[in-house]
Amino acid sequence: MVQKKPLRVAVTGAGGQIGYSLLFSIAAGEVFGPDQPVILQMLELPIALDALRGVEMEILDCAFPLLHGTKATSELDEAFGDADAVFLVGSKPRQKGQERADLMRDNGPIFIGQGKSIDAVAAPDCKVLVVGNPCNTNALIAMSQAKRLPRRNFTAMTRLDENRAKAQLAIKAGAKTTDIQRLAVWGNHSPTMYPDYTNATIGGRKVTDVITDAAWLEGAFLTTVQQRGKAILDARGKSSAASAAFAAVDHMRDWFRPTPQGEWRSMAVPSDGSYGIPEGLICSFPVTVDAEGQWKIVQGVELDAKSKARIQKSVDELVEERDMVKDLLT
Ligand code: NAX
Repeated sequence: MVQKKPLRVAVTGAGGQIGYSLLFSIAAGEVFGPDQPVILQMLELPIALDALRGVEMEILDCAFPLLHGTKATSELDEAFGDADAVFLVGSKPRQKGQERADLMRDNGPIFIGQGKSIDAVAAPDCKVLVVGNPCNTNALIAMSQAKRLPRRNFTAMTRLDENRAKAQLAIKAGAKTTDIQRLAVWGNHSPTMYPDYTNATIGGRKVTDVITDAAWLEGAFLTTVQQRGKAILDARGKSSAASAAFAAVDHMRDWFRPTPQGEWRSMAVPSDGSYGIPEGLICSFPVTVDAEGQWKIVQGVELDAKSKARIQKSVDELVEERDMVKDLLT
């Protein structure tokens, strides 16, 4: 059998918490499949390069059959050179008491530099997933640098929110997470995000027919999903890491293969104006992916007045974020 050409996969913030889980999943074949070799191109700040070299040693010690090479670097162009897929994980964490706006001003420039480098040296159809927060707006900043790469190749992660929502519904209904379908997260990856249960199904039946506790759906379900990041931080003393890495695996894997008939995925993608959401804003929608690896926003989803208002609130927040970094969008 002829072996496939290795895919070059870049991961930033590779020496951090999420990197420590994500890199091993990529090398094990969980993202690009069991017959797809990969080369890992890992980026870290110079100060964390020694730690990253330790992680690289561990990766090598796994003797992954699909791993055809590794590189640990602080140079953007080395990390993104010919990359087919990029995970932008590294960014400055929010400090205690720091305003969201200040975090955005701190992190914005990182995504300008990385966006420029990706556009200059990555493969022409490189797929970019932004995980580092505020991920929607960071993706918008990186995308604004795209002169050669298609803008639609820049996305941000809301899959963790989708997975969290599915898990809560499955527990409540006594079902398996695989029984939950069409659970789409809309809006920003922030507490304003809206996990729309009204269009989701459990075992093919409407969620509201299976879970008749409307107060729970409107109350504890929404707040648990929206506040999950904080709950984990409070309990663990550290932010979500393994679950975030698994969600990044899910997002990229499902972008590289067609979505099974009837299913949806949540991805934050540049809006094309669907559902009245301003064009270009990186907003989470239900999407499907075709055989060519192109995502498409699901059309014709029926949204009741409450759902529309919730999505609008999250979209308003995204517009505010965009306005805060206006000068970084070229
Ligand atoms: P860590 O602080 O453990 O790791 C981040 C790493 O990025 C550090 O090693 C740091 O040296 C590196 N870094 C910082 N600036 C860099 C730059 N300019 N170039 C390369 N590397 C750089 O954070 P971790 O827990 O791994 O989280 C990473 C990011 O994911 C954070 O921004 C976090 O807020 C975000 N998250 C996003 C989630 C989502 O659903 N979209 C959920 C999980 C997570 O909170």
